[in-house]
Amino acid sequence: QVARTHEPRYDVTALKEELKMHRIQVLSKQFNLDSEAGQQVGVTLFPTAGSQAYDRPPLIKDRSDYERLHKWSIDDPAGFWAEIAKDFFWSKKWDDNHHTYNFDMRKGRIECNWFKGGKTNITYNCLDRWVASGHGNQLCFIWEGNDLGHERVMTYQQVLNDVCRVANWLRAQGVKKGDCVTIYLPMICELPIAMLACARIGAVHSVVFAGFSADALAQRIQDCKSKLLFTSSAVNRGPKRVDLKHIVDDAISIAERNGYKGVKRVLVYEKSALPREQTPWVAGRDVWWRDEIPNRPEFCSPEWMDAEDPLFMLYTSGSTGQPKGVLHTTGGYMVQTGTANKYVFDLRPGDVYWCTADCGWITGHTFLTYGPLLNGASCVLFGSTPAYPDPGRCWNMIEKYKVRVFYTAPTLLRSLMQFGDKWVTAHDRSSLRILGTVGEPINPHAWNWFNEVVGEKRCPIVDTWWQTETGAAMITPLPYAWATKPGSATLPFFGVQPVILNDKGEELQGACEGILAIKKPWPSIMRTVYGDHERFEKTYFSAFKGYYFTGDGCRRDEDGYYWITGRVDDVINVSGHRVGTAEVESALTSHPQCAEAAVIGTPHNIKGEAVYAYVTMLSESDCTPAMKKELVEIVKRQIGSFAIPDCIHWAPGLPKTRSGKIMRRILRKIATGAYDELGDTSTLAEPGVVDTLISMKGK
Ligand code: 6R9
Repeated sequence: QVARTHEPRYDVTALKEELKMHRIQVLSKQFNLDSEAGQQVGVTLFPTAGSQAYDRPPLIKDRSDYERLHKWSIDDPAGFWAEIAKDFFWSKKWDDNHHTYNFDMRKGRIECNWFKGGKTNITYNCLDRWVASGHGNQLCFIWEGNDLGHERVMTYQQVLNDVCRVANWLRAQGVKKGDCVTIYLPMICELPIAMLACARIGAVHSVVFAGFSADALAQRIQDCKSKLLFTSSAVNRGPKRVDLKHIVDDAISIAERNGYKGVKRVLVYEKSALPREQTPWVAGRDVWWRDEIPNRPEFCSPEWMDAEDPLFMLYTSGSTGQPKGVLHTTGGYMVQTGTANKYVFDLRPGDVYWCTADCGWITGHTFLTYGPLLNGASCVLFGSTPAYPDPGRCWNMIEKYKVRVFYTAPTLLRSLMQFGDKWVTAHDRSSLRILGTVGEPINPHAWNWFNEVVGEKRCPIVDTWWQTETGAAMITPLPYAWATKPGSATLPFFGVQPVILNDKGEELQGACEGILAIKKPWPSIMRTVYGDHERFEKTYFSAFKGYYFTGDGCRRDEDGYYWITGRVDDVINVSGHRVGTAEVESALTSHPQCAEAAVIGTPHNIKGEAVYAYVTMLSESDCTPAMKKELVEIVKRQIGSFAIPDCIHWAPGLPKTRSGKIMRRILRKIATGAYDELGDTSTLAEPGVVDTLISMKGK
């Protein structure tokens, strides 16, 4: 039993200070939306034909409104963002020359600072601010689990209390500012709560998507030297149970075998999918959430963080080597994430907002946890799969919770489209105002379906392009402000200056196509690869000197709209999840009978891209269906189910240049059967391999 402290919940002097300098008045005015509701406003440019007037004046009225602000943000980034940052609470204001950066490798180390000298805590801005201004009873989370009827709501006050309880528990375990904590939880309210609890005390969270395997989790625990882990006993996903605690135990054993013995505590949330008695247990290390958390004090004073102190890291796949820990810091991430969420979704406090991402990905950090809470939204959290128990699940939830903003991935739309429109039209979608997509290019067919069937042609679609590394949306429509085109992310967000480069690194002008790079830094850019700053510099700043290299190809049209054409590096985008070809290859070649592997992405109707693997075995007699199963298992075990190849193509040899480089271009053509588009094969060391590969297709 932990004694309850009598710490006053709010420091009145601090509150007064806040009222004075942080525009609580403005915030409360924003809450008072009733007076605006129903008012017809004179918006002139509608995003889609037949759209009706919006129910309130959008924050950004039109393209010229946007252009004025965008120009300011580019001409005077420090001034622009300092003005925006005043809408957040800082316990100490930033220095005058807060924004400094170097994007040019020729001038030494890449570095980037925003709001330097300022102090804040993001959870104070996400939670206390709303509670202190009288909105503690507003809904913060609306959760729906795997099974129908599993529902739960939490108010801002309740979430704040739970975050504080967990934060107090973390402190009691000796977790300090700067320590890394790994979170391996399914989509339950406790997942964002655990993230916020870390942020409350300045611990750096590393959320690992609960679909990753034990090997992948082990690697991520080891890399950041986590001493503490959050997980749950198990979780049901659709008709299947996933035993998360088992996976965690395996991961810790693997890490130990690799020499990392640092995990001292595992906090386990009990899910009905697997009751306590049946959950594997390591006494002394494992503890139950229900035993540890509820009796902790419900207030925990926030750790005031320097703007440039780390907030979290998130592992993501690159074109080479192991996944990298993308590190984000406090001030810049907070300001830009809050601002992006506000403008991209025209979000106001109290809006019912649903982002279908899992917190295991960056979208779940920026647009499901931090962004919407910074704006006081009521967030729907969904812990199941979209077609379970039937394909009407999502549309039913939109009707039930009167969802205003629905933000999802093209792959979800494509997977639901195939069941027909009746699942959608059976539900009332009149609450919807704004639709969004993220994660991969959206094909016009899916875009049109989203627009016509889901949004009844009255909701703009914001197709938001961004990355784990960028922290927040970079190229995106602002709803109701300008016309959209199916498949285009349209225009850059405030502070973002995209350029299109040719192979030589020269900026192309006007309508053109090339490689997408960003010219100047923005507040929420990642600051480093955890523990490997050189890799950060090499990956993002060495390809084109003076620019941030995105890894994406892009076209700009006559209207200045941007169209992302897909990755130009060796990263595959499967259902919006990044998979490095090198990671899959390394899993395949870890099989003792496998000599070599080359992995590419091929177009897939639903997933966008699928993993396609060419595999060379040591002996031809190993090329059997049973071996294919073994190889699939190995990928599943080392990475996770989502990275499993859709096709394993036996390759007695691979097409290589004389210097030994695999020509993936040719592999892509063979995979899609485009044999007459193989192009120049004269640089191949052994041109004969092409015919052999074609003859092996489907074997
Ligand atoms: C947010 C997120 C980043 C990669 C990115 C690009 C692709 C994301 C997109 C898109 C076209 C969009 N991508 N959004 N491509 N249109 N609207 O997904 O981050 O997981 O790091 O992936 O996803 O290829 O480079 P992350």
